[in-house]
Amino acid sequence: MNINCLFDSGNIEVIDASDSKAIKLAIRNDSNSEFKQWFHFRAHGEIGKTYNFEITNAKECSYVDGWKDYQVVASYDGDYWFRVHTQFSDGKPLAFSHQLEQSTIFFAYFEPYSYQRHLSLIHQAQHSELSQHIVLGQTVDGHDIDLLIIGDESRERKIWVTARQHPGETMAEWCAEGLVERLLNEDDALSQSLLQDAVFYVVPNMNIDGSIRGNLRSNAAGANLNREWQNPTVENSPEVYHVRNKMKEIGVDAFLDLHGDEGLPYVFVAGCEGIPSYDERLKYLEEEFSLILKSVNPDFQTEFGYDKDEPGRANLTVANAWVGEEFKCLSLTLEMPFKDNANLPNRETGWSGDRSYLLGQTLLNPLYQLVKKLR
Ligand code: GEM
Ligand code: ZN
Repeated sequence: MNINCLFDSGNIEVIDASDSKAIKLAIRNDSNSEFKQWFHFRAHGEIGKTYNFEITNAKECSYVDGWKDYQVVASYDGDYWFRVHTQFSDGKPLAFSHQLEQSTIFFAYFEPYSYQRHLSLIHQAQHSELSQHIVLGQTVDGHDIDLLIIGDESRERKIWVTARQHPGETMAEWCAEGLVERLLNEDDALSQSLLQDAVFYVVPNMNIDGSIRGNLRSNAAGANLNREWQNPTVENSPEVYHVRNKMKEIGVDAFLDLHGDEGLPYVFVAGCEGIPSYDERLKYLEEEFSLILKSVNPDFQTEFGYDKDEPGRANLTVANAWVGEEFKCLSLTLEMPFKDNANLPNRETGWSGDRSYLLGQTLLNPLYQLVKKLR
């Protein structure tokens, strides 16, 4: 079997691919970092033959609980991704098998979102009269940091959405695509009504370098961008540095930071209950946001999620905490599963790009209901 990962978001190391019954692989660390969990590679073999794969360093990955009940995603065309039966037990490799229906197949940790698709989303948006494309600066590797401004900048409420600070959380950019495309749909009454009161500032991919490099959590300098919001630097975290500066220039009345979670098989949000300025108004907005989103999208739930921060104990290096404190606004981290939504499982695909896209569209519903109450 021939295995290759020399492409956008590729990550695998081949230890031994000589025995189809035990193809031994390892996941490479993120750039200049100890994080690892994202993998994406292309395998070429004999049609009809079954191949057994072992990711030998799964037990040394960043979120080992992420392998519990996890199923690898696979695709023959890079468009339709399905789950393959996967086994993991403590101390053992992550093991999965597949009988080839075609000679070449892709395997990944989650449905990839390519840089080419990112560029296409930006080009699609700039063709709309509703949207402007701004380059905020460059990443460590020199890629453009793309901001989409959707709506009329004279509108009163400024709503910011960032996605994929953690590059391996590709569901975040699928979700951002759904939100952007609904905003650009001039036949959509809800989004067009919302744009009468608000203008959106959307960064669909906060970590272009890490995405292309096949990182899980880091940028090219090894920084975890979601721990850089208190003191970003143009050298190590230019992505946060430039976005934060633009936020200070424009202001923020609501903020959503889109992520994926390795362990919890649920869609949930984390608020900013631990920031010093948290008050009844922010509590009300967070609770209303969740109630409305639950009512329009049963994929979202509030029973499972992160432990709440104690009062005054929020980590202000985290995006939603820093933004909430700086702008005293509704500020949420949205999490989607790498596994599946345990409440509404899809055996064929698990959680997917499509379900992330649909969730992104429905994020506009609570924002529409709350836009006049944000201040
Ligand atoms: C998380 S968000 C940080 C934890 N937040 C709260 N409120 N407990 C991170 O950056 O570790 C988001 C993610 O990685 O998906
Ligand atoms: Zn994340």
